[in-house]
Amino acid sequence: MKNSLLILSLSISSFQLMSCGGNENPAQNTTEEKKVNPADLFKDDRPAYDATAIDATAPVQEIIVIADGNTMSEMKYNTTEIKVKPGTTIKLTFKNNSTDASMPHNWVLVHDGTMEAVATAGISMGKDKSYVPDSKDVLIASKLLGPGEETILSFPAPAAGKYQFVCTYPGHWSIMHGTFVVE
Ligand SMILES: [Cu+2]
Repeated sequence: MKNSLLILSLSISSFQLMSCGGNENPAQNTTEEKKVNPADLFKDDRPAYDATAIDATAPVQEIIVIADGNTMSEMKYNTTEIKVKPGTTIKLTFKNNSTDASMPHNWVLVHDGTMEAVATAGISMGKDKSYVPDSKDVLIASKLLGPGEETILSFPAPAAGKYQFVCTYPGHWSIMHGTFVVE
């Protein structure tokens, strides 16, 4: 009886020792560090942008963008780079100068490096949504313009930096795009 009690007591002691050792196991700590806070999955570090937050006292910068060409190989915007000043209101006139009904275009301002993803996501949105996806990558978008149509977009210049503009009509993004720089 005494012997078995001693063995039991020894067993408990060694179990406790093992437990202590286990808590200091570096492998276990590594596992804890890898835990992801669910809130971080939806974190977006880009500055918030509200295209409707126009400051009536801000200077207005007028820009004209024209889409031209009557075939897939001719189609293009008349510019590949637009530069604007921070703190201004952009008044952008977008005109579709094509005469061919198969050449509708839009003008979509997106975060740098996202034009392909935005255009690809836009395909399933259909004509009713002008092929523009509901995405945080989109800062502002014109509606889809048929031949001869034009529209005006007014929006505050986004934070200083580089952006892209693109036509999200299916098949157009790789040809119809440019850089939008705020500096
Ligand atoms: Cu287009």
